[in-house]
Amino acid sequence: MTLNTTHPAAATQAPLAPLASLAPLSAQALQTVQSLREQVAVQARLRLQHAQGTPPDPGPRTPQAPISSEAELRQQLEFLIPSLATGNSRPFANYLRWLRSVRQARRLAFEPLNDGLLCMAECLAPHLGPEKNTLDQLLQDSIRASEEAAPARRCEAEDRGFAIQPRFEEALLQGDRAAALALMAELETEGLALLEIEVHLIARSLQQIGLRWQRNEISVAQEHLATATASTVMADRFAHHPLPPLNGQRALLACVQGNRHSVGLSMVSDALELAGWEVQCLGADTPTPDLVAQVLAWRPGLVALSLAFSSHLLEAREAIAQIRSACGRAAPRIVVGGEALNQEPAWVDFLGADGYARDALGVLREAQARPPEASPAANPQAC
Ligand code: B12
Repeated sequence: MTLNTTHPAAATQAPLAPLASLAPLSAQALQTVQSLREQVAVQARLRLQHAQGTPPDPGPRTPQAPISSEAELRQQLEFLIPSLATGNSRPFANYLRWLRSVRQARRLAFEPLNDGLLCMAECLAPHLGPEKNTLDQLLQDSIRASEEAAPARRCEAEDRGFAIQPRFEEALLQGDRAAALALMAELETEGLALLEIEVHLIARSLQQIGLRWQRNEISVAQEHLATATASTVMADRFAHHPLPPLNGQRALLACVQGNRHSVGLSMVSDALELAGWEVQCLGADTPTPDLVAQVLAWRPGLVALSLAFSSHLLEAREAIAQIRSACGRAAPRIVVGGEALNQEPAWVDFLGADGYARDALGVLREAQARPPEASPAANPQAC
């Protein structure tokens, strides 16, 4: 048997902790920040360029980093917005901690980023009135927290490692589909279900590959090749699996607008289909109006949404609110998941979702334990 470690699962989730530490920005101020995103990134970039005319001495051991590009500044704002919307510095602090590690791995100084953040705050301040204090406080808290060690993850994973995992990871990085499929076949021969292989081998390998990119050990092209190979071998094995008879339930799956990470959603799709659900998987970055329109058109009993980062929280909350408002009392059950929620399961309440599962195996358990009311498809009056 190649399974080498099994940690008992934390079958129950940690209790949902309250998240807000400051009063969130008012809806109006938040909308102002969102509408000024482009403008602020451009303005802050210009200010930084101007300031760079007389750059401070970077010091003997601090490599001089280029100033942030507009795209980077825009990304920073996108991760700041969920903190402003919730009054909680954690989303932005987590993002800064990640950014710090990415820059360190590339021998880039972090200080220019702090300069960029301060420039953006200066550009936003005139538009925020007294709420500028919230922005300042959140920035300070996030920068301080990002300098501390990362807090323990709130949701302990069911963590099964396979001895073949390093070889599988290498096969993905080489784009070697035959080798990857042969390793998967080894596990299947040992009696492992496809879904267990997806969740405990493929997902883990991609997470390791993400870490290797973060540490600057592999290139973006290598990561893309590995992800493409993983998607192909998953689809290949899935196509060879007999499906059970349909169970009469429909599930519509999508990555929320802005989320381009679709492999996890495909695993959720496989899980539901292998359990007899009729599934439509809309894949990456689904525009919210089109998602809502498809819910109305197809009338699933379950909607499953994927979020990878905290910067997807507001879009997800908006999508859920729009689905509920469009469907009224016949709204489907809405389940969420993705890395953003695995880091902070308590966001489920913020989103207004009905449920959360940490992985594709979990969504199945949840769906089977509490199937939604008969699919609205069975009732033409519904939704
Ligand atoms: C592949 C990849 C990409 C690909 C995705 C392609 C594709 N077709 O999916 C591309 C190139 C598009 C990409 C882009 C980016 N990425 Co990326 N990406 C990854 C990588 C390496 C693997 C993702 C993956 O497939 N993981 C495996 C799947 C199975 O895991 P998963 O999605 O979490 O899904 C599991 C659970 O979360 C759950 N689940 C997921 N969805 C749902 C939904 C429901 C309803 C349920 C119940 C459960 C559930 O089930 C799955 C397992 O069973 C990760 C590394 C990592 N840690 O995952 C980085 C990673 C997520 N990316 C990262 C970054 C920074 C980015 C970019 C910002 C990079 C950039 N500069 O542009 C962009 C942002 C794009 C965007 N707007 O979304 C960072 C995020 C860091 C952070 N701040 O947290 C990571 C962690 C890499 C790293 N270590 O630095 N990325």
